[in-house]
Amino acid sequence: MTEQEDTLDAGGKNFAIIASRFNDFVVEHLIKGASDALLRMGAGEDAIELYRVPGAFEIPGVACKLVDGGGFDGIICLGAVIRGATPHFDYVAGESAREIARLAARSPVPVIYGVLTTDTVEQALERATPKMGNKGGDAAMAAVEMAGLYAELKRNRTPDA
Ligand code: INI
Repeated sequence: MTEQEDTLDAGGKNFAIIASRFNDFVVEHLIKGASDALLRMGAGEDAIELYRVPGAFEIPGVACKLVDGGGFDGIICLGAVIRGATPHFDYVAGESAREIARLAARSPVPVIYGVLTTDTVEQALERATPKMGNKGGDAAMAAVEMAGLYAELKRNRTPDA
């Protein structure tokens, strides 16, 4: 059995972060967690581009355009859908997750799902603040790991010239 080595090296790779403005008091923490983690793993400041969208529902559309445009080794989707008292939650959370998953499965570069879906504001903040663990940082680590794996898979499948 052979196993691919997993390294968390973001050096020389380009990443896009797509972040929703809705619930920005949560999402700003996710953006910070993700960008700090990318820098820690060796990404250059200029290698991280941030795209803002109104809400989680708009994330897949932009992710799709970035995948088609090329130039990124990984795309990190960040948002916070908080249930509150409206059935809107199920549509926004469900459609956003479904469309990001659909894109991720066909994209040549990893598309990472870092959208919080919680019942309360407190639960969202617990998952976004540095003290309690930051899901933005987790999403960045997943992006770097997957970017390395995709590059490895591409190398293994490209016949020697
Ligand atoms: N967008 C979010 O990112 N989080 C939410 O909690 C949310 N809620 O609850 O409504 C939300 N709605 C906006 C939605 O994402 C779209 O921006 C809007 O429907 C316009 O298409």
